[in-house]
Amino acid sequence: MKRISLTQHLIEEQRLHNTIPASLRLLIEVVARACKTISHAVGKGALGDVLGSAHSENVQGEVQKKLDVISNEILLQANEWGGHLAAMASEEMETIHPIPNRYPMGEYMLLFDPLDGSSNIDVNVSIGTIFSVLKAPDGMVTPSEKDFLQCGAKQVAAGYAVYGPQTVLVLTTGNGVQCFTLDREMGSWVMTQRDIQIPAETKEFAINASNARHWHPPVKRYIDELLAGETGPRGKDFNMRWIASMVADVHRILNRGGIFMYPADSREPDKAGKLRLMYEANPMAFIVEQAGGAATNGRQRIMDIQPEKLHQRVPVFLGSKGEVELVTGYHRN
Ligand code: AHM
Ligand code: MG
Repeated sequence: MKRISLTQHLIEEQRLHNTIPASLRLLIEVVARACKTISHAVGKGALGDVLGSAHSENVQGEVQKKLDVISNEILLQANEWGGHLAAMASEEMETIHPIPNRYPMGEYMLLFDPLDGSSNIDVNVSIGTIFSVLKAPDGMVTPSEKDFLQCGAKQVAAGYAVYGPQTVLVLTTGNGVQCFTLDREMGSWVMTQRDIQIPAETKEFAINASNARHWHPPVKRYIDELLAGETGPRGKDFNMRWIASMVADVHRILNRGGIFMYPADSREPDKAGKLRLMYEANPMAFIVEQAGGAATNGRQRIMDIQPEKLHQRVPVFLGSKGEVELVTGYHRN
């Protein structure tokens, strides 16, 4: 494959589809650069004194790891000064982060989970960054949380980085999904996959099975049928994978097919699952749909959900279209 850099791809994409104006290109390049810096910190591990707890809690009541805090800082600092953003929001911050007065204000809003898969940080398992880009509403003067509450269908770009054996960046701006691999020696992102399509046929599923006793009947039914294997209603054996880093599970599904689930369950009826709508589910749903897959909350398309709160949680079923439709159908029955 001819070596195509992220910059070249973004410029060509703009020429072809007119979907990446210069300020959006700057935004994506700045986020990608921040991901490089995070990747470097992740790669240092104990040598960089970045492992372990930060001894603080985020708004969700989760204990923050040092790398959660470091990655959040890296993304904030990288994105403040360019003039492309009006505000940012993050899993690690209770309220939105407006652009400081000393910098010009741009037309985009950036949301991120700076380090997804926090429980895997200290054990050297793949982790990542997830981001979503929205347009600031027309006429917005002072950004507030309410300006962020747009459904996922309004996203203009979304992506994730995986810090694994390789560092990769997966990106969509609404014209398919491309993957870039970080060339560590050159410090550049090089396109390694174009127009990724999720295989429709699959024999793999991903769910945290330790929660099985709490699952609602439609999820239980669906998983029981997968587990029944060749002699069950599906007539084939399924394999299970659970990395506990959504980025890594989604990356596998993008390449090999499968379904990823984090359902709501009976433990806390008011808590709609674990994952957050605006900076985890929406960007992943955008990518998965652009790759020919589907993403629902069990009843409706994730990207059609009107957010009510910045840190709102949502049940997630995403991946190969047929599987997502099947389990969604079980919920509707
Ligand atoms: P995080 O953003 O705090 O890392 O939490 C999200 C992660 C997902 O990456 C992953 O799919 C899930 O939580 C794992 O949950 P569990 O600990 O139940 O396996
Ligand atoms: Mg996360």
